[in-house]
Amino acid sequence: MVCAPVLSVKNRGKVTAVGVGTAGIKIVSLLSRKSLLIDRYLYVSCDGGDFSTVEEKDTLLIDSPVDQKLTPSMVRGLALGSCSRMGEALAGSDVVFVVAGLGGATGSGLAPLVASVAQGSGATTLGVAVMPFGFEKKLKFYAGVSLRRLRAVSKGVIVIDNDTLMRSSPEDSTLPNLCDSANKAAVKALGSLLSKASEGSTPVGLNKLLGTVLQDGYALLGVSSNEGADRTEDALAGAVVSLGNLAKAKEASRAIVSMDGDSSLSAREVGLAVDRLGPMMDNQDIDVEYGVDYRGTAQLQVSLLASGFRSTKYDDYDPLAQVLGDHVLDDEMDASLPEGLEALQSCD
Ligand SMILES: Nc1nc2c(ncn2[C@@H]2O[C@H](COP(=O)(O)OP(=O)(O)OP(=O)(O)O)[C@@H](O)[C@H]2O)c(=O)[nH]1
Ligand SMILES: [Mg+2]
Repeated sequence: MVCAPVLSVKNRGKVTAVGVGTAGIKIVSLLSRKSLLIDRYLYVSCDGGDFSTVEEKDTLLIDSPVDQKLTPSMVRGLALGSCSRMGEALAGSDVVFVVAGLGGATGSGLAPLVASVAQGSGATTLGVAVMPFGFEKKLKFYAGVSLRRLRAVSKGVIVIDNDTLMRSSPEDSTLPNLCDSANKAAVKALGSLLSKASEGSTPVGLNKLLGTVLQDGYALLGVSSNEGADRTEDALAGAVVSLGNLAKAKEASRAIVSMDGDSSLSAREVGLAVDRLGPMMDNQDIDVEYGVDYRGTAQLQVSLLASGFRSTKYDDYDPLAQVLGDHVLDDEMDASLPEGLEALQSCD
């Protein structure tokens, strides 16, 4: 089903981006340094150390009185008392993006809670879920459950895969370097989808972005970079391959090709990317939109946002949902409290 875009860019109200947990906060704080369609930023975490790069006035700390390893459900239990503060911080927003790396306790636990508060306040709420690296096998279950919950409480979710984002890093990168280059690729991709109209860009615009993500509430984001004579064809092919690792590319019915390069990026290359997408995805009927940002470098990054997939590799992350189908045991988001704090009541 195709949903009409909810807002027109001309008369849109406030757009807020919320970074949740360590990865979400890093990505959103990098986005905040760019000039984008985002008016307001908020950062939520259980770990005060996550706030080192952001302004204190934009932070919401979910404090744990015990020094115990938390689960997503415990994080939610601790956060229930802060829902009204979250609601106040999000008041007046028309569109809210909730960005988190899923798989850890904080992002997996809080992203669906923040999204449900945002959605409850009347904002069109979109999750942006960064899925764990392939080697983080233990995190897949939390990530899968959290993704399902995030989809249930948001209007739509954009999914980015850390394995896709790390492909441009050298093989001998350290883990912090791997995260840094993954963040750079994610910020370029999200930044190019949310860029403002200016001399240096032909922006995608919020309407087209929402039209693609809200079509069926689920969009995958593939990225790839390349330079040299065949950079457009090669980067586009890399982005299609990265989507093909997550779902059947030919099932996509809508896509946005967003190109981030420098002033040498020609109209011919833009046309080539739009024309070549259908054949590369083995789907001539795909509805393609595009955006171009000329403020980058000669290393062209193509970001490919696509929706319409019947299934994705993340369906396997939450085997319980697979077995139960529509009959989910825990429709309501569960919330518990760490040992010793069970007597605490939510004061919300
Ligand atoms: N792209 C990217 N992914 C990251 C980064 N830091 C962590 N991740 C990944 O994001 C997922 C969640 O990790 P964190 O964000 O550290 O977890 P958290 O939400 O803070 O939860 P805690 O377990 O409570 O710390 C994991 O798959 C990490 O590998 C980062 O800077 N960039
Ligand atoms: Mg953390």
